[in-house]
Amino acid sequence: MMKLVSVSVFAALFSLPAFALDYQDHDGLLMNHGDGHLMDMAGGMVMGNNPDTLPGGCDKISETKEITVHAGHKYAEKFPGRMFTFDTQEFQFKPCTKLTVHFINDDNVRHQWMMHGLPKYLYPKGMFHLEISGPAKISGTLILPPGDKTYLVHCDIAQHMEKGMKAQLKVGKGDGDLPSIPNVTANVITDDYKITLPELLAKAHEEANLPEPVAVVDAVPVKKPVAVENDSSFSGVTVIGLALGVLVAPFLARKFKGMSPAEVAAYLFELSKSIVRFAIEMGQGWFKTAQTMLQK
Ligand SMILES: [Cu+2]
Repeated sequence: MMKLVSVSVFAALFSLPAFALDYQDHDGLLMNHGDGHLMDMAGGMVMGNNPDTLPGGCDKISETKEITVHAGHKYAEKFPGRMFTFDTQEFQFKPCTKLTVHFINDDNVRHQWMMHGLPKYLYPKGMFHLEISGPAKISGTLILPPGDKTYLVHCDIAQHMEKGMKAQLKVGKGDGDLPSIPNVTANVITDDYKITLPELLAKAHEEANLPEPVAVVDAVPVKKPVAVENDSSFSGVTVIGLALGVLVAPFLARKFKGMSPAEVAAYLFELSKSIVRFAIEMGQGWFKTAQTMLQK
C-alpha cells in the first residue's frame, strides 16, 4: 500500500513541471469589457480588438490574414546582446487587411504584442495590444488602415523592447524602417564586445579627461594558496631525502654490518635527529614541513 502511495506521489511530482509547461489558450476565457477591451482572470488581455469596423478610407476588407507570433528568450539567442525577441521581426500587409494575430508567449514572464500609431477614433490610444503571461496563447483581430505606413510593434514591459522585443509592421509599402530591430536595422546604441574592461575604463577616463586609471586587473593582491606552497616544499624535501638515501645507503650498509636490529634502530634515530637539527639550523624555508611533522 505504502509503495502504491509513494509511486503515485512521485508520479504526481514528476508530472507537475510538464503540466506547468502546457500552453494555456486564453481565447475562450476572455470577458468583453467593451471598446475592444478583452480580459481574463489569468491576466490575458486584448485591447483595440476590432474584427468588423472599417477604418476611414477603406471601402472594404482587402484581405483576411492570420499570423502566429511567438515571443520569448529563446528567439533572442541568435542576436548577440539581446534578451527577448519575437520569432519574426518584420511584417507586411496590404492596406485594409483584416489581420488576426495569435500571440504565443513561450517565456514564464509577461510579454506583449503592442502595435502603435493606429487611428485613435477606432483604436483606444491608437493601440492594438495583446498581452499574456506565458506559456500561453492569446488572439485578437484588427483591420489595418489604408495608406503606406510603418507601424511599431513591441513589448512595453520595462526593458523588453530595449532588450530586443521590437518589430515593424508595414502597411502597403510602409514609410521607412524603424531603428534597432534585431536583424532588420542597425542598433541605435551599438554594444562593443571586443573591448576589454581595462580598455573600456581607459576609454571612459580619456573621454572624461581624467588622469590615467589605476590598472584594474593587478589592483587586487593575489593571495598565494597555502596548500600549493606546502605541496612544493614537501616534494622538495622528498627529493632531497631520496638523494641523501641513495648517497648514504652504501655507507650505512657497511656501518650496520654485525649490528643487532635494536642497535640499527637506535643509530638511525640518532642520525635522523642530527640531520633534522642541522636542517633547522640551516633555517631553510623548505624544512618547515619536516618541523611540523616532528611536532606532531
Ligand atoms: Cu516582454
